[in-house]
Amino acid sequence: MLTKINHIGIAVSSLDETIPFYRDNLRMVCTGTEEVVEQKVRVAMLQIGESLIELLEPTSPDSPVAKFIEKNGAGIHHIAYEVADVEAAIATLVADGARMVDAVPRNGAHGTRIAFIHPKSSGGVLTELCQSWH
Ligand code: CMX
Repeated sequence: MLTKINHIGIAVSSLDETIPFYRDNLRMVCTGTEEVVEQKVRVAMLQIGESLIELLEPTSPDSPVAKFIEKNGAGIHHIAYEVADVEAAIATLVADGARMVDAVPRNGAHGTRIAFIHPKSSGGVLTELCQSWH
């Protein structure tokens, strides 16, 4: 069902202050920034092998990422696994008794279709299913 780690999401207060470390010190390639209005975040994607690091900056005080930073500070926010068919993956997980945040896929960055599993149902790790557009 899962094919690879698509990305690891990291909550940050400021993309502008954080990107230089990843780009200039860790020498990752920044493949672009984008606002995901539906999720109330601005994201920057950095390539690492076949996976990505997704830096997440909240765009509103009621963004889930703003709430996370207020409670925990900046840091790892979620892990996202690639799936070929997000609806089928949701159906399988629901049948297994998982608690979904998104029972229906939402729009993610770069044209992806995503769905979150609630961290209470996945050992305390906010887990995302991610179907790429290609
Ligand atoms: N990782 C692990 N646990 C988390 C978490 C996270 N990222 N965010 C919240 N939690 C935990 C909290 O610590 C809390 O646990 P306790 O009850 O033990 O204290 C519990 O979940 C409830 O947290 P809350 O702060 O009250 O927040 P909400 O219930 O309002 O929302 C969640 C939690 C996961 C449902 C919400 O953050 C959500 O819907 N997340 C999915 C969407 C999202 O995060 N979007 C941003 C990224 C978008 C993208 O990648 O494109």
